[in-house]
Amino acid sequence: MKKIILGLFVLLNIACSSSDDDDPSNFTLTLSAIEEIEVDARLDVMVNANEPMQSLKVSLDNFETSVTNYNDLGSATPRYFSFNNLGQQTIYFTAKNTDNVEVTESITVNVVRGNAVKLEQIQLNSFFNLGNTWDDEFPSSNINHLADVSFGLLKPPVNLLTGLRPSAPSLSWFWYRSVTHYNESSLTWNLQNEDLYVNIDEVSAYIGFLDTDGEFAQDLMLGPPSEIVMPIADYIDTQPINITVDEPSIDLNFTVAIDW
Ligand SMILES: [Ca+2]
Repeated sequence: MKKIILGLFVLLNIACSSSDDDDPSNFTLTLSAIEEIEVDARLDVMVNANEPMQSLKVSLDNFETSVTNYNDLGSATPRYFSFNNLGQQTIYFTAKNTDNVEVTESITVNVVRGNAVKLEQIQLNSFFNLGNTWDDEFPSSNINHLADVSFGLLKPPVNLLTGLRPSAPSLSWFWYRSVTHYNESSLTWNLQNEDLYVNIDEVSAYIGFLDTDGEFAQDLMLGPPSEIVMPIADYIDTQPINITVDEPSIDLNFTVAIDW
């Protein structure tokens, strides 16, 4: 399926490039947004063109990857973003008018921490079959039978077109993958240098623990679901450094250390 879409895209590009001529175009694009936004908060970018757009391409990495839309553009359309990382973030837009004239513009916003909490450490206190066999190609006399533990973090981004956040976790939520501690050599991850912020006014972060075994991964959460919410906002009044999450139904217990 991917190949077919890519093929169509190449054809479209060829079809479009045949139409360029020497006429200078007055097709222009104007982007507007606030200059500073908190991490995870929704950024609204208004895209205005002086003529109707037939396509609008959006990229966060100078078009190494991009998303193009063809419908409901008119000459003004909003696009929505949220950012996991602090600092300057540049968003690139390429619009095409009905004569296939292209114009590219970018806008840079500064993402700040605001009231976001910072994740300092994750400590996994227990999980199903801790200390027992997860890699059954090894006998229990071999240390390699123990789990090779890592975790993933998820946060709901806003939808580019609607500005809404999806309610069910999906791949688009993927945020951070930890290093793997082989054979349960440690169950603590120091995150102080990872710059992991959660704007608890905007989102909840989820976590899922894995046994990573070569190319395969097994779910230490016994999912679905393979992730569990970190209920940090529940503690906003007392702001403890450590929050322990206990899920006895899957024998899971972990502690997250927070910088408030
Ligand atoms: Ca192992």
